[in-house]
Amino acid sequence: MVVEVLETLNYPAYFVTVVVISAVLRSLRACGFSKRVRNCALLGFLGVVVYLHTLPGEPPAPPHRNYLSQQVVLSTTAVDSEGGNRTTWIEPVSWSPRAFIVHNLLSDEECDQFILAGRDEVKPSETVGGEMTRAYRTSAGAFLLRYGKGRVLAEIVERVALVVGIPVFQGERVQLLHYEVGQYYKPHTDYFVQENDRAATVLMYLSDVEEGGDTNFPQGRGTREYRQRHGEYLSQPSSCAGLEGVRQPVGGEADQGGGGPRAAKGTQTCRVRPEKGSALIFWDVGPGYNQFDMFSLHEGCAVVRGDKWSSTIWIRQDVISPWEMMDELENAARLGVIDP
Ligand SMILES: O=C(O)CCC(=O)C(=O)O
Repeated sequence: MVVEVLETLNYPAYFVTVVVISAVLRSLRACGFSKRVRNCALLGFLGVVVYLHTLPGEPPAPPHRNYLSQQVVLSTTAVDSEGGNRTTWIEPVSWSPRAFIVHNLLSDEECDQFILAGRDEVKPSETVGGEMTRAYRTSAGAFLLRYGKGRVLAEIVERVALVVGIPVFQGERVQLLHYEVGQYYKPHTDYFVQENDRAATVLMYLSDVEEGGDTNFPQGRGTREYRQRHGEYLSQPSSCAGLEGVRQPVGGEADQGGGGPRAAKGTQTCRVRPEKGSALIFWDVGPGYNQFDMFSLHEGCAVVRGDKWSSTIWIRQDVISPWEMMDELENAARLGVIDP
């Protein structure tokens, strides 16, 4: 034990300890204390030194504050429509906002069926504020019942609930979105600052996009791993509006329809490329639910080539309406989507 303690001593401290102990012993002798008393004092000193070294010291410095290993594999057994293996894995995007991608959460087939289930209901989207703010969002969308569109959608909604750890009926109805070339959703946050507010956003990509259509967090900073892995892509110019696209006060440029995609910035380190079957999940609030996360500001960048199908589920802090939940479940049982 003493050897272990001596090994942990740094030598200047060891030297000082020896000098102090011998000085005290010499003073004791000068004061006429007996050898026995001096030996007891020596043992006492050594005991104190050993005890002090068993106390926890300074914690070691972690490699970096937001450390997380590269990826988390959930399953390698899911089989896609072509019979091949599909690996579902989680990729951290950022800790501010708290955002991650679940790759291959949906199979290609599920994405196609999802689009089929709602494409006839899709109409030009409205943001809160209606006509005045239409220039803010030029995509088209529809809200679908979670259990009203057959088993595939119900399974997806339940899968999302499990991944996020929040029950299905704390989620709003599923929004299906379609963006054509030039269409976008400018930077905004999803919370309203109201009771039972939105806590998390799940954005599922139902198609690949030839060019553009990224989701961007203009104030976010990708984790070191994310920036390294996607460095080449992130350094390319994008069609995102970025911070310049943030809503102006009423009467400002954006409210007058001065929208449209802005020039490329090329510096968005927290930009996510749509990938068919993947879900981008991020939190609109901090871990304690008591603070909105301003860094969750995000945008749907303009589609440059091809088109983009995606779906958003906004998750609230609590069940939205027990009545709606009972109606929907009754209806689903009638349709045979769930067992009564
Ligand atoms: O389509 C996107 O990438 C963003 C969609 C979005 O911001 C939303 O639905 O709140």
